[in-house]
Amino acid sequence: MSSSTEYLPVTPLSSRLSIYNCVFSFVRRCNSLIGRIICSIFALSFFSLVTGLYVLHFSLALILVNKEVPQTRGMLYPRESETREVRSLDGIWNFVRSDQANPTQGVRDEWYTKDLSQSRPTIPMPVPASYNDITTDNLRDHVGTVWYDRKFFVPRSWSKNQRIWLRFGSVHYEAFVWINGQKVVKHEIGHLPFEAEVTDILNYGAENRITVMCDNALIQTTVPQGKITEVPNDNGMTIIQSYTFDFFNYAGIHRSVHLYTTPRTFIEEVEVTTALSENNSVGEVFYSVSVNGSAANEAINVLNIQANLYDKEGAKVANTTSDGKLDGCLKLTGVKPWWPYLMHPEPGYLYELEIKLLAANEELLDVYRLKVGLRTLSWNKSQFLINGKPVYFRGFGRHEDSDIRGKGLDNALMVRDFNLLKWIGANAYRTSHYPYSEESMQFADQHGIMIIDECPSVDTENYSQELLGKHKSSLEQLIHRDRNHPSVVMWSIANEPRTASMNADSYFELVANFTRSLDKTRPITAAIAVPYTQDKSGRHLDIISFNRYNAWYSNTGRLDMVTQNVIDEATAWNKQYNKPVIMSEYGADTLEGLHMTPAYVWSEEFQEEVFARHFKAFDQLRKKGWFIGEFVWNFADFKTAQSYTRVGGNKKGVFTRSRQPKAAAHLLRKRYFALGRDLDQCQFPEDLFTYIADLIS
Ligand code: BDP
Repeated sequence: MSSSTEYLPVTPLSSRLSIYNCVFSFVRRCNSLIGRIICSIFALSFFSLVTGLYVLHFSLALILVNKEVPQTRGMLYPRESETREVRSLDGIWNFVRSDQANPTQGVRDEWYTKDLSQSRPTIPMPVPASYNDITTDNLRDHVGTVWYDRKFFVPRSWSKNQRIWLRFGSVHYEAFVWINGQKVVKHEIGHLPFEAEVTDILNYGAENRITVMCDNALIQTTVPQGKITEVPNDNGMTIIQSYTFDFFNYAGIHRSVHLYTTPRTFIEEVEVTTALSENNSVGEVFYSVSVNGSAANEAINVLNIQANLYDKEGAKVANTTSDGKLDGCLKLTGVKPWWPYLMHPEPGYLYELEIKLLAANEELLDVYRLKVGLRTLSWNKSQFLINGKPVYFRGFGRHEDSDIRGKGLDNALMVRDFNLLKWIGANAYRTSHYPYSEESMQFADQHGIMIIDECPSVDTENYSQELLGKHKSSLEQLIHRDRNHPSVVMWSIANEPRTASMNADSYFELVANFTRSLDKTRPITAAIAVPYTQDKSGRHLDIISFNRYNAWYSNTGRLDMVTQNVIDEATAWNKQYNKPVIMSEYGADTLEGLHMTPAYVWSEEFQEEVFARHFKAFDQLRKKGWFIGEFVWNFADFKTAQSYTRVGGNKKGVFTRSRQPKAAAHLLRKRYFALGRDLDQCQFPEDLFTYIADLIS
């Protein structure tokens, strides 16, 4: 890791212009004619050189090359076993914000070499949580670096013949980590885990200090993109962060921090894929293991993998021991496939896969267990199928967002959200617009909720080689993290990228091909918002998703201009690309408790009407055979940057930010269960229809 972070706001155009001004003022200051001629020649040459270099730089930016991106290693979710221990470092940490005008001061002054409180006054900060909404001052809008530290004890017993790892579930946006003053790891891109070995840095049977510097600055080559500008304010000049995406740029240590132990030679990675026979009764679990450690070099000869598969009741249903190999296949009959919620009476069925790493002498070196769902995915020009059965997606675009904790992991919120998803009869959601917590992915596996897993690329524009590298890296990290989840059924490679612009074609060709090279078992989509006539990305995708806000951003208030527009646009996308189509976003901002009839924008009646007009379109589209899903925007109200179009944030939620239903939730619930009954023969919940009279049921 680098010992200092250079803070690189995008050079504003004004500073480039000032170079030219400098040169010409130099010419003006020459008194003699000859002097002026010589200076003019010099100035013109300089001008041409700078302009030439600028044009060259710009032209080179148009040529995108497919370069390798770093490959993630390890990063298995920390789980205890007879060979592993896990300790959480969550809790209240000490916190300091840097001076906005001097974001690298803490690095230069080496704040990480002692307790933060010795460099600056600290305040308490919960981990995990976004730091923005915790205090009562302007920390919410801070741009740049902040610092965290805490002490922790490492038991003496941990020093014996094992390795210790430090793992972060996610820090947004960039993290620099020190332990006891020594650099440990640097990671860029929020919402994704990272880890480092700290075996040789820790003090055993003694206290240790962990220090984290986090930088929330977004520029044109970060994922997602943003802009930093210096502007005058009442105190002189200040830095402001702007971004086009419509959710608050929450920052901090967003997910849990763990220390975990592994044996010296240990299971570093497990990759699982599954197959089912045609009638879904015979299943295969293919596993592939990587081993890290001294014996790993001789892995092929020395190590064996014993793999056991257990059903929900804990009965062993398959086992195999690899003969000096690190991969293999478990076969089982009478399999219970993984089905989505409401598509089967027993959705989300998970087996437990136990991987035992054995030395040649049968000594048990390491054990790692993970949940496995057996299911197949397939797709063609008009359908998406799970276990051979066509899927109709009914769900939401969501956000990880709540009051006070921002984007911080919160188990109470996660469980409440899944209860609401099931109450409303949804079978899917998109992790708009970034990877969600690993805990929520595990929960989705368990509850049979299908996930369209989105990387953090949102409103992608100004395509450059550097951006491409980071975009690909975000997908590589995402796929590495989530590849074993049965709930993940599709990768979304971007939300509302500017795919009408120059370079979008080659950029998305490279991104899509890269994604496919990492995982061929799932289809690729992107939520597109440019008109189909201008889009350059659809031909690289397997499934077309489009976002459109009829009666809201277009034809505001015109409920009579929804249904036909939706039908026409979905049909046009299908005609253009001959691929299955999903409406990945539609909706209307709604202030809970505002009632107006006839329906008027922002009222609960309006949201219900907008939904109903879309439902009508969807039902006509479903009959065409290639329309495969509807996703409301959004599951719940969420916070955004301040703007005059947002009252305390985006209010397109079907639930409020405190997770209570708006009127439209009850309507949507009736539709989602009606679809479930019609398409997948699910039962209606008893309370779906309120009793009105004997004649109506
Ligand atoms: C869409 C974006 C989403 C926004 C939504 C809106 O994909 O992130 O929140 O618009 O404006 O274009 O409500």
